[in-house]
Amino acid sequence: MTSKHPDCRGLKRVCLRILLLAAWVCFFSLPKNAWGESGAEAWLRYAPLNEPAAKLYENAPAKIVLRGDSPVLRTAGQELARGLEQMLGRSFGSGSIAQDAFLLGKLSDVRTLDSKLKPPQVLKPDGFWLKTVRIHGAPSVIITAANDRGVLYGAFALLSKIARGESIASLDDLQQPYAAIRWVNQWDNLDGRIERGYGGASIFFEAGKVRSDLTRTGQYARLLASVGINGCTVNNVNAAPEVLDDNFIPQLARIAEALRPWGVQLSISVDLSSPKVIGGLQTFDPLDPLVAEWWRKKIDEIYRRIPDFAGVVIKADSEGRSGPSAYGRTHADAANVVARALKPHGGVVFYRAFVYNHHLDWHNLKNDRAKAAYDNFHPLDGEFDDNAIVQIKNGPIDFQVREPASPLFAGLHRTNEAIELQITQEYTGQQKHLCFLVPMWKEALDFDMRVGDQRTPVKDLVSGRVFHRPLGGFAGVANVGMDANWLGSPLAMANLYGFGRLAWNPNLTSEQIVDEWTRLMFGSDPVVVRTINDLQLRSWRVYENYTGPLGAGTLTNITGNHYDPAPESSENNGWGQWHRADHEGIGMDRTVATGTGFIGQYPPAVQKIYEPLAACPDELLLFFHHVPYSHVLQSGKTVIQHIYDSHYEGAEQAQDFIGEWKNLAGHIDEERYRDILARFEFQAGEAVRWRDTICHWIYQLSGIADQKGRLPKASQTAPLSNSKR
Ligand code: GCV
Repeated sequence: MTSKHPDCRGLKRVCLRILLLAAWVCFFSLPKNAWGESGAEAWLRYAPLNEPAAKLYENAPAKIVLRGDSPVLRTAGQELARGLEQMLGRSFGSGSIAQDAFLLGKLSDVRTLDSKLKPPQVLKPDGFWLKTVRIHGAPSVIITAANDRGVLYGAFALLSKIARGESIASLDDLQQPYAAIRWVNQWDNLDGRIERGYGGASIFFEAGKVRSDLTRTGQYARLLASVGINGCTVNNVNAAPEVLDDNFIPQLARIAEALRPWGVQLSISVDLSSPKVIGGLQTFDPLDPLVAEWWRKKIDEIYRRIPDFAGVVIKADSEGRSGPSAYGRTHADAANVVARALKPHGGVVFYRAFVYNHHLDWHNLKNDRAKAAYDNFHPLDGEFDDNAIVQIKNGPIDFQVREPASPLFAGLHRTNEAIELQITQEYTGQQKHLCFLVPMWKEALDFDMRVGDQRTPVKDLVSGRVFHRPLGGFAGVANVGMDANWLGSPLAMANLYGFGRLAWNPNLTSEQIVDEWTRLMFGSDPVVVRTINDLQLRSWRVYENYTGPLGAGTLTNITGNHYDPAPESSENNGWGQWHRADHEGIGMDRTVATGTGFIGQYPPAVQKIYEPLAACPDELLLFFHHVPYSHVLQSGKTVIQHIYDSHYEGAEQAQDFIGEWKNLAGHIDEERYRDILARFEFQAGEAVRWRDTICHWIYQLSGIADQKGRLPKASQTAPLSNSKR
């Protein structure tokens, strides 16, 4: 029988219809959150609570009442309704009667209901207060703040508590942001590609234009708002001047519209040469009045279209970008000409301290890229306008797996500063390897710079607390893309979450942050929480173990993909990511006594930790000192044996991740279980590749074999004969 038979064709059509109908019914009867397991909803899944958990909220107010009206307040109300309904499985009506309600509004509007309502502290912008009260005798939950954005943050905080099973029966929780500036930077190019992006194409741009469909932008803004991020720089710091073209600004306004309901303000990166390249001027000299006028008009035009525009980010005189040096001007001159154009509108300039010469003479042992940021910016302290912020990478090189905190944080007393952290894992496994960066960021933020011999942790310097600066804060290079799960890997999203949480409150511990994240992403099954928290918390050190221990850097391919092991690529070039490994020893001598003098950029108390070889912590030894392979560490091991051991241990630990993950079979959804398992299997193989490449290389250089005799066959060849490279 063939399908050409008319009856058979009819039957097939009927069958097909039944199948389609069945598929349709199945799809729409899936639990509401099931599609979210792709990772698209990230930590905002609002998975339905099981019965015992839901019981905790059976007396929760029945409706949502907004006091006041604004797009952000409406978003807060809608988000609260969405989250409560999904998690608790019942609907929450709206209304105007304040009893038995979740009451959302600015403090001034909420107090009209009860003038005695008084938060325990004065609420700062974006801070919020969650309070269970009785209004006219009936219980209500108040979500209030000084501004509407704070109310939105409060709504997210309340939803997070419910998703993690915290009681809301007697709330009295006031939270304030640690700093006013909590931004993400995206390194998106206008053609839709993302520099160092590992999660797909740009959510903002394609083919030289802003995307026509900005749905993902709105969804991203929702994620950002949920962790208190209030600014988003949408294009690469290697900025295309065209972003300031007259016909591009209306397109940017569309992005701003998508961000606005979530209280996220748009910012862009600009190229300093724009007045010349797209403005038709003969110059971009920041001290030329015509250039100042050009910036003023351009910024005025932006504000006409985007009244809540946040400001701009500038990368200049770095990695081939144009800058003020072209006219013998300073970075302060360059920052201020743009800052003055922004000032009347309340906008700010982030001027990046990532300025260095990438054509350094590597033969000269006194040269040191690590010194560049301080050398360039410390002499300009006090010369930047009040709405300019110097944006400083956490370490003095470039987001390596282990670096000391940049001494520049302690070197600016009369200048606003912000710390730049990298969420996208450029040098830390590119989201193919698990590497939870919060513990690393915490080390930088908690590092005590001992300015004036006082306790001055980096977090207090960048937030402006130490020197009473008007502005300061946090910038995270995020680089999310069109991939359903944003960063290309579900577990990597803990870094985006963690950045937001630390920017909000750097006093949270890594354990607290990961615990919140795991519960929101995977639920509160104790096996799941224990396993995922443990994997995340160990992952940075494991990655460090099999890539670049003792502060030598990642030993990755620095002239290529920044991913593969390629220790030789660091040397013999001007990029300055040197480890100075040769036949006799390894490490950069950055001491004041015999080396580059970099250590002298730190306050005296910190110098005392790093300058003496005996005091320097093992984990940063090769960052600060050049030592023979036989040098004995504080741990009692020689440097060479530590290198072997740590690579073997790291590769084993990566292998263990697979077994640990397998404990979760049947505890989480199959989709994420399998996806993440495959990633761990891949990582374990890559860790072995790293181990073998580095151990082989170091054996060939040093000629000293592993005491435990573990070197792979290929490396049991004769060591390299050259004594110096
Ligand atoms: C956007 C590193 C990265 C570059 C990046 C640069 C920067 O060098 O590899 O891709 O450029 O940092 O932070 O400006």
